[in-house]
Formats: sequence, C-alpha cells, structure tokens
Amino acid sequence: VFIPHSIIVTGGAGFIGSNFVHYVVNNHPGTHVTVLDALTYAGNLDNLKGIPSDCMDFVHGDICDAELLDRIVPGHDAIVHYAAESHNDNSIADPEPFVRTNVVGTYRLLEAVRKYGIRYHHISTDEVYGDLALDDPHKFTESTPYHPSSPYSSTKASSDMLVRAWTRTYGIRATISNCSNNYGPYQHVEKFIPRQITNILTGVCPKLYGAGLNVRDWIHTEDHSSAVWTILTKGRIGETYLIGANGERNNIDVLRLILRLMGQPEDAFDHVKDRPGHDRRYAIDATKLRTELGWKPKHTDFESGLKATIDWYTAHPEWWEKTKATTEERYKRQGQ
Ligand code: NAD
Ligand code: TDX
Repeated sequence: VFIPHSIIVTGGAGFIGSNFVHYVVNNHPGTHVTVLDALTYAGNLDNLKGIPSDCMDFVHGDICDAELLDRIVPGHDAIVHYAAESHNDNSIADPEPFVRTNVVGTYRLLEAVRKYGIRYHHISTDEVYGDLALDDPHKFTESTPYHPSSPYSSTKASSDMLVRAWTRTYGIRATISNCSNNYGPYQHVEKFIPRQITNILTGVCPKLYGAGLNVRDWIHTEDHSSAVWTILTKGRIGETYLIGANGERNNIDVLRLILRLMGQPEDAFDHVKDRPGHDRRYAIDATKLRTELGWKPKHTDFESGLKATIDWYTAHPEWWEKTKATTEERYKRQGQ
C-alpha cells in the first residue's frame, strides 16, 4: 500500500476535484494536498471553504504552464489529475479549450511526472467508450474499445492514450480510472441534475433534451472519491480501473424524480432540442475494482442521494446564483 504524504490535485476547485479534497482531508489527514487550479468559469474557491490551511495549499495556475510545474511538482509524492474542460455541450459549441486543457495539459503533467519520477493518477470518463444501445445486455469493461463521440470525450480519450504511451515507453508510475456520471454538492449548474434543481428553485421549467430516453449510470461523487483513493494507494501500476455503482437511469425518470421530490407535477418540464451526437447509454461494470481492490460504494440509494443533493442546492443559493443567469443565457443561444 502506497500512502502519499503530499499530493497535487489538479482541478481541485471544480466539482469532483473539490469533493476529493474534502474526502482526503476528512479521511486521510496524514496526506497534505496542494490544489492546482486555473479557476476557469467552472472553478470556485468557495468549494474549498472550511478546509484547514495546514492541510491544503492553493496554487492558482494553468496545467499547461511547464515552468509552473517545474516549480511546484518537486517534493510531492503524487499528482491526481482532475483538471479538464468537462462539459459536452460547451465542447460542441467551441472545442478549442478542450484540446488545449485536456490534451496539451495532460501532456505537460506527464512530462513533469517523467522528469520528477512521481506517482500519477489520471481521472477519466466512461464516455471514452462511446455509447451502448438501450437494449444492449453488455456494460463497459476495461477491455471495451475506445469509441468517443463528442469533442469532449475525444479529448479525454486522447489524454488516456497519452498516459498509456508514457507508462509503456517511459515507465512512469501511472494508473487510470474511468468513472460514470457523478452527482452531489458543488456540481456546476450547467450539468443536468443541478440545472434542473436550480431551474425549479428559480421558477423556470426544467429542460429535457429530446425524448429523455438516454441512460446515464449515476454515482455519488463521494463514492468516486473513495474509489480514486483506493486506486491511488492500492492500484497496480499501469492498470485501468472502471468506477461505477450500478446506477443506470434514463433522463426522463431522473427528471420526474427531481420534480416529485421538489413537490412539482411530474410533467412540469419542456422538451428542448436534442444534443448533436447525443450518446444513448453509458453503463459501467466495476467488477475489477470491487474484486481486486475491495472497493464498494456507500451511496447505493439514488433517491436519498438525490434528495440530499436537492437539499444542498436549496440551502446554498449564494453558491449557484452567480453562475445561473450566464449559464441559462448560453443555453438559450443554443436553443436548449
Ligand atoms: P469541472 O468542470 O467542475 O471542474 C474542472 C476544474 O478544472 C475547474 O476547477 C477548472 O477551473 C479547472 N481547470 C480547467 N482548465 C484548467 C487548466 N488549464 N489548468 C488548471 N485547472 C483547470 O469538472 P468535473 O465535473 O469536476 O470533472 C473533473 C474531472 O472528472 C474531469 O477530468 C472529467 O473529465 C472527469 N469526470 C467527470 C465526470 C462527471 O460526471 N462530471 C465523470 C467522469 C469523469
Ligand atoms: O439541460 C439538460 N437536459 C438534458 O436532458 C442537460 C444539461 C443535459 N441533459 C441530458 C444530456 C445527457 O444525456 O442529461 C444527460 C446528462 O447530461 P450532462 O450533465 O451534460 O452529462 P453528460 O453529457 O452525460 O457528461 C457527464 O458525465 C460524464 C459529465 O459532464 C462529463 O464530464 C463526464 O465525463
């Protein structure tokens, strides 16, 4: 078992990265965290509020900045790389920042890891595998071929390929995880679940793409964090692990559940223009992670996890109000 004393968490001011920082500080206090984050529209220092200053340093910077990496990487035991442009709809409107941050940024980190010989864990997505038919009996496994659909997922697939090549050619000590759709606190209001919750809270009709039959495999972000910690400390070098918690649901069912939990009629939503190239279904088989490393999720009741997430957004309007209007303007321009 590898217990790091000091890790860099890139993208630690974003949704999943900040949840991971809270998880490490709360559960593994012997590990110091340096957050490296460029604070793009998706990064928010409020996500790290309450973390004691002796547990965490914050570095405001870009993962594409090689000189900055030379200054901060030495002295750390590991990098856990979350930083990315993460939203499919944005990648369809303007792919360039996705190529830069997701591909070039990962390349810069890999070069720093190679130079300083430190452990690297790469955060990726199930979207690299493309999609499954709604009635396909199979799920994604570690041996499913890559088949990304969107500019976002193709840049994530590219970054995974760089990690594999650097591991084989230069022998860097890397692992990769591909996780399914996360939900929980601190998720940007551009994403499906927070968008609909905050629409209802602001008196706007929720917006469903197309018929809403697309299936996503939902996992609570805290379970993603515990899985990443398990892989970082116990995973075999050079391996990929899929992370998922058997949470398949279609969008229309999730939306109806949100409406019901928020005391609204279940048909109080608008159908809007579908996403171009919209992946039909994602589904993760996490057998390898469960059997080899003994990981299991804690949040197995989706309805109670969703209820807690609704309560969190209801209790923290100051956290999301600032970004809500600009996000909805952007959607309006796209007809969504
Ligand atoms: P997010 O958009 O909420 O946060 C991304 C963070 O990265 C932000 O804090 C942003 O400021 C930072 N960042 C962006 N570009 C940067 C750069 N060039 N340099 C430094 N920092 C930069 O994203 P998220 O949803 O928390 O996703 C985090 C990671 O998890 C991503 O790699 C994503 O691909 C992966 N992932 C996400 C999901 C999901 O459901 N959201 C599922 C599986 C995997
Ligand atoms: O308003 C909406 N209405 C709607 O029907 C939005 C924003 C989305 N949708 C649909 C599209 C998807 O089928 O809901 C589903 C989920 O959409 P997103 O929240 O945009 O997530 P998705 O495209 O599935 O990608 C997410 O999971 C994998 C993350 O954003 C990625 O970063 C991660 O890699």
